[in-house]
Amino acid sequence: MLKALLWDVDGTVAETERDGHRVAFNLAFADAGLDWGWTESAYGDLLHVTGGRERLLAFMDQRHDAPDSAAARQALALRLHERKNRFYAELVAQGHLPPRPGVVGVMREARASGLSQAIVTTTSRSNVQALMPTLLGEDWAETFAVVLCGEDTQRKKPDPEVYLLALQRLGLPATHCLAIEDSTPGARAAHAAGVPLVLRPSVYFPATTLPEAIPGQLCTDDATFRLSDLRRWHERQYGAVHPA
Ligand code: XBP
Ligand code: MG
Repeated sequence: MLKALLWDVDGTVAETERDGHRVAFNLAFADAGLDWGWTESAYGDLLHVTGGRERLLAFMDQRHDAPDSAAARQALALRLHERKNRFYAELVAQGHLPPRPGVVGVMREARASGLSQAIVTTTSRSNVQALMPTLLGEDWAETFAVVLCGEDTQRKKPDPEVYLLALQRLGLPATHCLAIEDSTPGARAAHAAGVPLVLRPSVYFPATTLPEAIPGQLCTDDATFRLSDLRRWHERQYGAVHPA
Protein backbone atom coordinates (compact mmCIF):
# COMPACT_ATOMS: atom_id res chain seq x y z
CA MET A 1 0.00 0.00 0.00
CA LEU A 2 1.28 3.48 -0.86
CA LYS A 3 2.25 5.34 2.32
CA ALA A 4 4.68 8.07 1.26
CA LEU A 5 5.91 10.28 -1.57
CA LEU A 6 9.64 11.07 -1.58
CA TRP A 7 10.31 14.23 -3.55
CA ASP A 8 13.46 15.25 -5.31
CA VAL A 9 13.65 19.06 -5.63
CA ASP A 10 16.01 20.28 -8.38
CA GLY A 11 14.52 19.67 -11.81
CA THR A 12 11.53 17.84 -10.32
CA VAL A 13 9.49 20.50 -8.52
CA ALA A 14 10.81 23.37 -10.70
CA GLU A 15 13.39 23.84 -13.48
CA THR A 16 15.83 25.03 -10.83
CA GLU A 17 18.97 23.87 -12.61
CA ARG A 18 18.59 25.85 -15.85
CA ASP A 19 16.78 28.89 -14.46
CA GLY A 20 18.10 28.97 -10.90
CA HIS A 21 21.42 27.37 -9.99
CA ARG A 22 23.06 27.95 -13.39
CA VAL A 23 22.08 31.62 -13.49
CA ALA A 24 23.11 32.10 -9.85
CA PHE A 25 26.52 30.48 -10.47
CA ASN A 26 27.09 32.90 -13.34
CA LEU A 27 26.16 35.85 -11.11
CA ALA A 28 28.59 34.56 -8.47
CA PHE A 29 31.38 34.27 -11.06
CA ALA A 30 30.81 37.86 -12.22
CA ASP A 31 30.56 39.08 -8.64
CA ALA A 32 33.96 37.51 -7.90
CA GLY A 33 35.48 39.12 -11.01
CA LEU A 34 35.90 35.74 -12.72
CA ASP A 35 35.62 35.45 -16.46
CA TRP A 36 33.69 32.14 -16.21
CA GLY A 37 30.23 31.49 -17.57
CA TRP A 38 28.04 28.41 -17.85
CA THR A 39 25.80 28.31 -20.92
CA GLU A 40 22.57 26.35 -20.87
CA SER A 41 24.07 23.50 -22.84
CA ALA A 42 27.44 23.42 -21.03
CA TYR A 43 25.63 23.24 -17.70
CA GLY A 44 23.84 20.08 -18.85
CA ASP A 45 27.22 18.32 -19.10
CA LEU A 46 28.31 19.65 -15.72
CA LEU A 47 25.25 18.09 -14.06
CA HIS A 48 26.83 14.65 -14.07
CA VAL A 49 28.58 15.88 -10.93
CA THR A 50 25.93 16.32 -8.23
CA GLY A 51 26.30 18.98 -5.55
CA GLY A 52 27.03 22.60 -6.47
CA ARG A 53 30.36 22.82 -4.65
CA GLU A 54 31.49 19.47 -6.03
CA ARG A 55 30.45 20.68 -9.53
CA LEU A 56 32.59 23.80 -9.12
CA LEU A 57 35.60 21.75 -8.05
CA ALA A 58 35.22 19.39 -11.01
CA PHE A 59 35.01 22.42 -13.32
CA MET A 60 38.12 24.01 -11.79
CA ASP A 61 40.06 20.78 -12.37
CA GLN A 62 39.68 21.47 -16.12
CA ARG A 63 40.68 25.16 -15.97
CA HIS A 64 44.16 26.65 -16.34
CA ASP A 65 43.02 29.88 -14.67
CA ALA A 66 41.82 28.18 -11.47
CA PRO A 67 43.99 28.39 -8.34
CA ASP A 68 46.92 25.96 -8.33
CA SER A 69 46.63 24.37 -4.93
CA ALA A 70 43.80 22.08 -3.89
CA ALA A 71 43.34 24.13 -0.70
CA ALA A 72 42.92 27.36 -2.67
CA ARG A 73 40.43 25.70 -5.02
CA GLN A 74 38.45 24.38 -2.07
CA ALA A 75 38.35 27.85 -0.50
CA LEU A 76 37.25 29.46 -3.76
CA ALA A 77 34.56 26.80 -4.34
CA LEU A 78 33.20 27.37 -0.84
CA ARG A 79 33.07 31.14 -1.32
CA LEU A 80 31.47 30.95 -4.78
CA HIS A 81 28.96 28.34 -3.61
CA GLU A 82 27.81 30.45 -0.67
CA ARG A 83 27.45 33.45 -2.93
CA LYS A 84 25.62 31.36 -5.54
CA ASN A 85 23.08 30.19 -2.97
CA ARG A 86 22.38 33.81 -2.00
CA PHE A 87 21.81 34.75 -5.65
CA TYR A 88 19.61 31.65 -6.01
CA ALA A 89 17.37 32.83 -3.14
CA GLU A 90 17.07 36.23 -4.85
CA LEU A 91 16.04 34.59 -8.15
CA VAL A 92 13.40 32.57 -6.29
CA ALA A 93 12.12 35.72 -4.56
CA GLN A 94 11.88 37.45 -7.94
CA GLY A 95 9.59 34.68 -9.21
CA HIS A 96 11.97 33.07 -11.70
CA LEU A 97 11.28 29.53 -10.52
CA PRO A 98 7.60 28.62 -10.86
CA PRO A 99 6.61 25.07 -9.90
CA ARG A 100 6.30 22.50 -12.67
CA PRO A 101 2.72 21.57 -13.64
CA GLY A 102 0.94 19.31 -11.18
CA VAL A 103 3.52 19.48 -8.40
CA VAL A 104 1.62 21.70 -5.97
CA GLY A 105 -1.64 19.86 -6.65
CA VAL A 106 -0.08 16.45 -5.93
CA MET A 107 1.59 17.73 -2.76
CA ARG A 108 -1.65 19.24 -1.46
CA GLU A 109 -3.78 16.25 -2.38
CA ALA A 110 -1.30 13.84 -0.83
CA ARG A 111 -1.32 15.82 2.39
CA ALA A 112 -5.11 15.99 2.48
CA SER A 113 -5.37 12.23 2.01
CA GLY A 114 -2.92 11.45 4.83
CA LEU A 115 0.10 10.29 2.77
CA SER A 116 3.47 11.01 4.35
CA GLN A 117 5.83 13.12 2.28
CA ALA A 118 9.56 13.74 2.40
CA ILE A 119 12.03 16.02 0.65
CA VAL A 120 14.98 13.92 -0.49
CA THR A 121 17.47 16.19 -2.24
CA THR A 122 21.17 16.82 -2.66
CA THR A 123 20.70 20.58 -2.78
CA SER A 124 21.62 22.84 0.14
CA ARG A 125 19.02 23.33 2.89
CA SER A 126 18.97 27.10 2.27
CA ASN A 127 17.80 26.49 -1.31
CA VAL A 128 14.93 24.30 -0.13
CA GLN A 129 13.99 26.91 2.47
CA ALA A 130 13.97 29.59 -0.23
CA LEU A 131 11.97 27.62 -2.79
CA MET A 132 9.34 25.68 -0.88
CA PRO A 133 7.41 28.66 0.59
CA THR A 134 6.78 29.85 -2.97
CA LEU A 135 5.00 26.56 -3.68
CA LEU A 136 3.16 25.87 -0.43
CA GLY A 137 3.33 29.04 1.65
CA GLU A 138 5.23 29.88 4.83
CA ASP A 139 4.01 26.73 6.62
CA TRP A 140 5.37 24.50 3.81
CA ALA A 141 7.39 22.37 6.25
CA GLU A 142 4.16 21.00 7.78
CA THR A 143 3.58 19.11 4.53
CA PHE A 144 6.74 17.03 5.01
CA ALA A 145 7.45 14.49 7.74
CA VAL A 146 11.13 14.50 6.76
CA VAL A 147 13.32 17.07 4.96
CA LEU A 148 16.75 15.75 3.94
CA CYS A 149 19.21 17.99 2.10
CA GLY A 150 22.81 18.01 0.91
CA GLU A 151 24.15 18.69 4.40
CA ASP A 152 22.52 15.56 5.82
CA THR A 153 24.58 12.89 4.07
CA GLN A 154 28.20 11.97 3.47
CA ARG A 155 27.58 10.98 -0.15
CA LYS A 156 25.29 12.69 -2.65
CA LYS A 157 23.09 11.07 -5.32
CA PRO A 158 23.55 8.73 -7.21
CA ASP A 159 24.52 7.20 -3.88
CA PRO A 160 21.36 5.86 -2.17
CA GLU A 161 22.34 7.27 1.26
CA VAL A 162 19.73 10.05 1.31
CA TYR A 163 16.94 7.62 0.35
CA LEU A 164 18.00 5.06 2.94
CA LEU A 165 18.03 7.79 5.58
CA ALA A 166 14.57 8.97 4.53
CA LEU A 167 13.16 5.42 4.79
CA GLN A 168 14.72 5.05 8.23
CA ARG A 169 13.28 8.38 9.43
CA LEU A 170 9.84 7.59 8.00
CA GLY A 171 9.96 4.07 9.41
CA LEU A 172 8.67 2.64 6.14
CA PRO A 173 9.79 -0.15 3.82
CA ALA A 174 10.94 1.08 0.43
CA THR A 175 8.10 -0.56 -1.49
CA HIS A 176 5.50 1.48 0.43
CA CYS A 177 6.97 4.66 -1.04
CA LEU A 178 7.33 6.37 -4.40
CA ALA A 179 10.38 8.43 -5.33
CA ILE A 180 9.72 11.30 -7.75
CA GLU A 181 12.88 12.13 -9.68
CA ASP A 182 13.88 13.95 -12.87
CA SER A 183 17.48 12.88 -13.44
CA THR A 184 19.76 9.93 -14.02
CA PRO A 185 21.70 10.37 -10.73
CA GLY A 186 18.42 10.77 -8.83
CA ALA A 187 16.85 7.74 -10.49
CA ARG A 188 19.92 5.64 -9.70
CA ALA A 189 19.86 6.73 -6.05
CA ALA A 190 16.20 5.80 -5.59
CA HIS A 191 16.59 2.51 -7.41
CA ALA A 192 19.67 1.54 -5.40
CA ALA A 193 17.62 2.11 -2.23
CA GLY A 194 14.85 -0.12 -3.62
CA VAL A 195 12.29 2.71 -3.83
CA PRO A 196 9.74 2.47 -6.70
CA LEU A 197 10.44 5.25 -9.14
CA VAL A 198 8.29 7.84 -10.86
CA LEU A 199 10.25 9.77 -13.47
CA ARG A 200 9.39 13.35 -14.27
CA PRO A 201 11.85 14.13 -17.10
CA SER A 202 13.23 17.70 -17.01
CA VAL A 203 14.96 19.96 -19.56
CA TYR A 204 18.38 18.48 -18.83
CA PHE A 205 17.15 14.91 -18.54
CA PRO A 206 14.60 14.24 -21.31
CA ALA A 207 12.94 10.84 -21.16
CA THR A 208 15.19 9.43 -23.90
CA THR A 209 18.32 10.02 -21.79
CA LEU A 210 17.04 8.47 -18.57
CA PRO A 211 18.23 4.97 -17.71
CA GLU A 212 16.15 2.20 -19.24
CA ALA A 213 17.90 -0.31 -17.05
CA ILE A 214 15.72 0.54 -14.08
CA PRO A 215 12.89 -1.98 -14.08
CA GLY A 216 9.27 -1.04 -13.37
CA GLN A 217 9.65 2.72 -13.43
CA LEU A 218 6.74 4.99 -14.34
CA CYS A 219 7.55 7.83 -16.73
CA THR A 220 5.13 10.76 -16.43
CA ASP A 221 4.44 13.94 -18.35
CA ASP A 222 2.42 17.04 -17.48
CA ALA A 223 -0.85 15.29 -18.37
CA THR A 224 -0.22 12.12 -16.39
CA PHE A 225 1.42 13.54 -13.27
CA ARG A 226 -1.61 13.13 -11.00
CA LEU A 227 -1.88 11.50 -7.60
CA SER A 228 -4.65 9.15 -8.77
CA ASP A 229 -2.38 7.87 -11.58
CA LEU A 230 0.57 7.46 -9.23
CA ARG A 231 -1.57 5.54 -6.74
CA ARG A 232 -3.02 3.28 -9.43
CA TRP A 233 0.41 2.49 -10.84
CA HIS A 234 1.86 1.77 -7.39
CA GLU A 235 -1.09 -0.49 -6.53
CA ARG A 236 -0.61 -2.43 -9.77
CA GLN A 237 3.12 -2.86 -9.30
CA TYR A 238 3.46 -3.25 -5.54
CA GLY A 239 -0.05 -3.71 -4.12
CA ALA A 240 -1.30 -6.92 -2.54
CA VAL A 241 -1.97 -9.66 -5.06
CA HIS A 242 -5.69 -10.41 -4.94
CA PRO A 243 -6.92 -13.84 -6.02
CA ALA A 244 -8.73 -13.70 -9.38
C1 XBP B 1 20.68 18.54 -7.39
C2 XBP B 1 22.08 18.94 -7.44
C3 XBP B 1 22.46 20.17 -6.77
C4 XBP B 1 22.02 21.45 -7.43
C5 XBP B 1 22.60 22.65 -6.72
O1 XBP B 1 20.50 17.15 -7.62
O2 XBP B 1 22.92 18.26 -7.99
O3 XBP B 1 23.83 20.22 -6.74
O4 XBP B 1 22.51 21.49 -8.76
O5 XBP B 1 22.48 22.58 -5.34
P1 XBP B 1 19.13 16.43 -7.24
P2 XBP B 1 23.69 23.00 -4.36
O6 XBP B 1 18.04 17.08 -8.02
O7 XBP B 1 19.34 15.00 -7.67
O8 XBP B 1 18.93 16.53 -5.75
O9 XBP B 1 24.48 24.06 -5.05
O10 XBP B 1 23.01 23.50 -3.11
O11 XBP B 1 24.50 21.77 -4.14
MG1 MG C 1 16.71 16.44 -9.62
